[in-house]
Amino acid sequence: MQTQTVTIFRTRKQTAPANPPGAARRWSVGEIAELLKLPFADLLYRAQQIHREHFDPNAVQLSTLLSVKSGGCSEDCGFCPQSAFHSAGVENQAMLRLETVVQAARAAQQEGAGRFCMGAAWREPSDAELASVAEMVRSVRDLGMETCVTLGMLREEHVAQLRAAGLDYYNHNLDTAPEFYGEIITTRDYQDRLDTLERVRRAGINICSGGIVGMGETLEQRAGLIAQLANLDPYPESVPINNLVKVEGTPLGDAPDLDPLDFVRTIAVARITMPGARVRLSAGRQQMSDTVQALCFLAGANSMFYGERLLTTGNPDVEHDRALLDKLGMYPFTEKT
Ligand code: SAM
Ligand code: DTB
Ligand code: SF4
Repeated sequence: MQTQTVTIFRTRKQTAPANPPGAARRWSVGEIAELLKLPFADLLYRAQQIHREHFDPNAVQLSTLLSVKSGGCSEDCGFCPQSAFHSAGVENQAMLRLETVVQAARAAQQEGAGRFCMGAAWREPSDAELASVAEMVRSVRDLGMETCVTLGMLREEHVAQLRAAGLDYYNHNLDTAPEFYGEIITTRDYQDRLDTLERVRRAGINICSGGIVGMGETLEQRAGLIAQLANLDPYPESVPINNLVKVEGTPLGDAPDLDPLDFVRTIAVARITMPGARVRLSAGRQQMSDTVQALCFLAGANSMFYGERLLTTGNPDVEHDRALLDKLGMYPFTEKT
């Protein structure tokens, strides 16, 4: 048997698998619901087989998040502590200075992150805000990191400016199934999200789009979210699967817990339906045991948020994550050359 020496946090470079020709395959919600209902061992076996056909199963992509503008958002997303409609105790914070952002990115890089993701609590950026973020993208890129931003809805010219700044990924989540969306968000439509994703795709920027589970959705609605993502043509390069972080003061602050095995199932089905995507084990890891996280990796997750904070809530500390990856014989990789 071949043995592998694990050099933790020496990030390796790998070539991204292109979305396979099968990317244009359409999935029905019913087919995905059937996958979610498979016997657990059958589902994980299938996901693991597909994972191994497309990726090194021991390599994990690490993204560090920074909230560059927090709180006071004009959207009413029921899960979000940053919405001005809720009282979750998040202080409104003006946009961070460029130097502060670059310092945080450099620190994340030194800790072993390959991608730096900057988030802003906006419905959509103004021209001036977009110009400032584009500067941040240029500077982080100059460090040799992959860049990702999540700023809300984008107009055509804003997409072009981000492209010119060299942005690698735009994060814009569909969050849930179209049928459940109106119960969670009323200040925008599902189609608004799809329109922004289409503009980003047309500009040639990689798409990072996923959703949140554990918001009280049914299994069919969870299948509906995965179907929407998998049927994007091509499907997103990165797919963050968030487990709801229940924040007091938000409408979903006391939502019932999702069975952790149903979270693992969602990861497995994302892997099966989007075989060449980086499936990210995202928000909610701090509330998750190492065992459940290990099952997520077995189910095909090959990316995670790394660093002690998400945007406004906590994430496992880096020592804990290094020890976890070490225990599992996993190591970070980046596609940046
Ligand atoms: N305002 C922009 C937008 O909504 O696209 C960007 C920032 S927003 C905070 C980015 C994503 O964070 C949301 O789409 C949602 O998926 C995720 N998110 C926010 N609050 C969350 C929570 N409590 N638990 C899990 N994910 C959450
Ligand atoms: C994503 O899918 N999850 C991240 C990132 N993309 C921007 C955000 C999670 C936010 C969790 C709640 C918070 O920390 O405010
Ligand atoms: Fe605003 Fe984004 Fe939070 Fe919705 S998820 S309230 S758009 S910051």
